[in-house]
Amino acid sequence: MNSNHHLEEQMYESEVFLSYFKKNGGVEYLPGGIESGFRDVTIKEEFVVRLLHVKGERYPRIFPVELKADSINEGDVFILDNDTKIYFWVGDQCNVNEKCKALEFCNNLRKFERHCKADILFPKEDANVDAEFWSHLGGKPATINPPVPDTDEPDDDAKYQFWKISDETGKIQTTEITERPLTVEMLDTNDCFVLELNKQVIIWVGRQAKDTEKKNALAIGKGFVKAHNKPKGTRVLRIVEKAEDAYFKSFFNGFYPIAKNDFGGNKGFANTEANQDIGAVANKKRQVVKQLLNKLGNYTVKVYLCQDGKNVELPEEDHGHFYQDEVYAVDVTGQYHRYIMQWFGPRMPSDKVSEYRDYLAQLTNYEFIPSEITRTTVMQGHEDDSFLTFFPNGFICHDGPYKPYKERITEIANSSGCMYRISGPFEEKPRAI
Ligand SMILES: [Ca+2]
Repeated sequence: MNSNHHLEEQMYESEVFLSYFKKNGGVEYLPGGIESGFRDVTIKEEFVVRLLHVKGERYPRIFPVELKADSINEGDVFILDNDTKIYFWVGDQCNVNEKCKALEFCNNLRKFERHCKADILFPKEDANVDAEFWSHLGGKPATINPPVPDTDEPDDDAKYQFWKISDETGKIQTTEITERPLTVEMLDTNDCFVLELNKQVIIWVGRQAKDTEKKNALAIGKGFVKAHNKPKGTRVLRIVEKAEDAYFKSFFNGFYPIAKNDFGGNKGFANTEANQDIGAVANKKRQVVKQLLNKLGNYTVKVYLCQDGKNVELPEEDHGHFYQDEVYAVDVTGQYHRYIMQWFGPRMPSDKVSEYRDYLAQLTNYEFIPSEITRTTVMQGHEDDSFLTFFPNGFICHDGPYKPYKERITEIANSSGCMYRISGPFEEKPRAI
């Protein structure tokens, strides 16, 4: 029998070598070695079940929490990772960004780290799965904790900081990067960075970083633990560029290629203002939207599916999800003005547009007073900032005919990939999941 032997030097491991450890969150240096005769080193072989909390209004992040029922609340999404079974628990009042972030993470975990040998399971949709899920957390409580607003100051476990490391002056220096969201472009191949969590310090090492930086990465991490008074038991992990695990990636936008919409309609969306000063354009647009919101005063948003001659009102969880085969009416009723927009998916033949105007007329009982009501048409791919403003949790364009949100999210989780984009107003980066 043939066998191959490779020597891998610490801090200079090859990508192949590192790829074997992605599952456990990268290469981790444990105390011990020659001095301890390897006696004190516990090699991780058993998979350690973990519970992850997905929380955040606009840029949800994922943090490990204690494996107990009390960690769960109805306002967020939780992922119980048990290697071949990934449980996706959705709080009744979580927001759409949390759901999308959690799904992105689960899909990538399943695909790239478990090599598709894991199932994503939905406890809330199956009593047996539900029982399994809670059994890991010490049993299902009589009442599940209520939501904590996503705007509240996060607790220590949900805080993170991001630092750039350099030794340009011959002395190791750290500079905090406070810009959010974190993006993959921030990870410069020539440098090292530290992602600091409450009980974990992750050092990312660029492939072109200086040898001294590579060598010192672990010492830097240990120095961090000391200098920042990290709690006892804080783990120091090192991750090399291109060998990042799904968890590390979850903190950064842009690690996964943005899925493209191949319907032609949104091509203009990407190109028109791409070369302009985006900041200035965005400011101007903010002013326009502000004027519109002033004009409306306090307002309520209703979304209707224009189908079979009727406007069918959609539940709030469907707001922001638009299907390419459909036509929708978005009815924003303000104190001082009413603003009705009709959204057309790209599959709608242009000769049908006038026919669909009747749906809008129905909404106002065929009365139309221009000083009180504004009516507009929005074509897929041409959604402007005022339109997107009414979907604070994101605007997501799905392929095909309308499906209730729950059905669609199950479908996405069970498939190997999905094709839609999320947009926000003012040129915020669309993200794909
Ligand atoms: Ca939440």
